[in-house]
Amino acid sequence: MIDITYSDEVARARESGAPLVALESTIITHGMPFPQNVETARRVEAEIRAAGAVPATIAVIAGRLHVGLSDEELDRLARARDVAKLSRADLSACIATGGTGATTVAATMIAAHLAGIEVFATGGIGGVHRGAETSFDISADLAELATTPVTVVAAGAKAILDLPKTLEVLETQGVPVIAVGQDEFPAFWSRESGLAAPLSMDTAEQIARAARTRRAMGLSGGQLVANPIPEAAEIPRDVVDPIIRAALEAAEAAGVRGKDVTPFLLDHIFTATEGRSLESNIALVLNNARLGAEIAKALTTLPA
Ligand code: PSU
Ligand code: MN
Repeated sequence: MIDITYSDEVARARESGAPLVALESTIITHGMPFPQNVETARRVEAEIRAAGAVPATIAVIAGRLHVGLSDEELDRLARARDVAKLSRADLSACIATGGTGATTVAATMIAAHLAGIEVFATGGIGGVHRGAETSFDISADLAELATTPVTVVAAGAKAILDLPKTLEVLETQGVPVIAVGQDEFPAFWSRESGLAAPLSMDTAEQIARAARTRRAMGLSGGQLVANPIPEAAEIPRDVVDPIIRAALEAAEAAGVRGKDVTPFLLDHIFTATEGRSLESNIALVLNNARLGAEIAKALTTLPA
């Protein structure tokens, strides 16, 4: 087994069996600008603690897989430029060569599972990009959800992606997609996408039971919990849609490819909305952190 560096807080939680919630670091290094990225990361961790669980932010630092970061490590990561973005394909290479990198949803799921953490909260997942029928650009997050038994809480996926195709791939891969408290699949900044969610549940307890039932049946993979953004933080679709279109055109014009696509689009949208998208993003991540903590707590009440 690979050596994992645990923060003191996470090590104590593992010993006592306290509920743990994993958090990714690509959202910090590639998903939000400094200093809002580190402020948000701290607020998300505080929200999880306030809800009675323990946060475990995951990253690779100087070749070591960290589960739980100190305040200083978090700050350094948030300020750093040119930090590698690590998905399933990059994680082991980064560790083997002594590198430093931030983990995507896929890589965070892998690390969380190695650390025995069953729940992970974030903002949005990667998915099938628009034009994937020619570019083949499909995030490794989707295959990871089909493989690794971690429940991922997100606010759905951004409309920078092709949402119908993303749902199709998740269905093909056998990933349960569970909308929370509504029948529609939420679309990140908006509670609605116009697409029905395959599954819907109302409580953290139900979601925890669903995870354990999958495990009891020997089914591989996790589940995607699609938690709608709080109403007060929503951005209407007619405001976001033209900005997304402009971001996609800019990416096309700049010839952006591969793993640079998602960060490029996110950065473009943050700049174009002058912080409004960032405010919404922060609100939905906090909301997901709260639900993640509730699910983690519910899991501790169920038989293993
Ligand atoms: N979508 C967002 N915010 C993010 C990401 C996606 O709304 O921060 C990040 C996540 O880390 C996700 C990754 O796992 O981008 C997906 O990148 P790619 O499409 O290259 O797999
Ligand atoms: Mn991609």
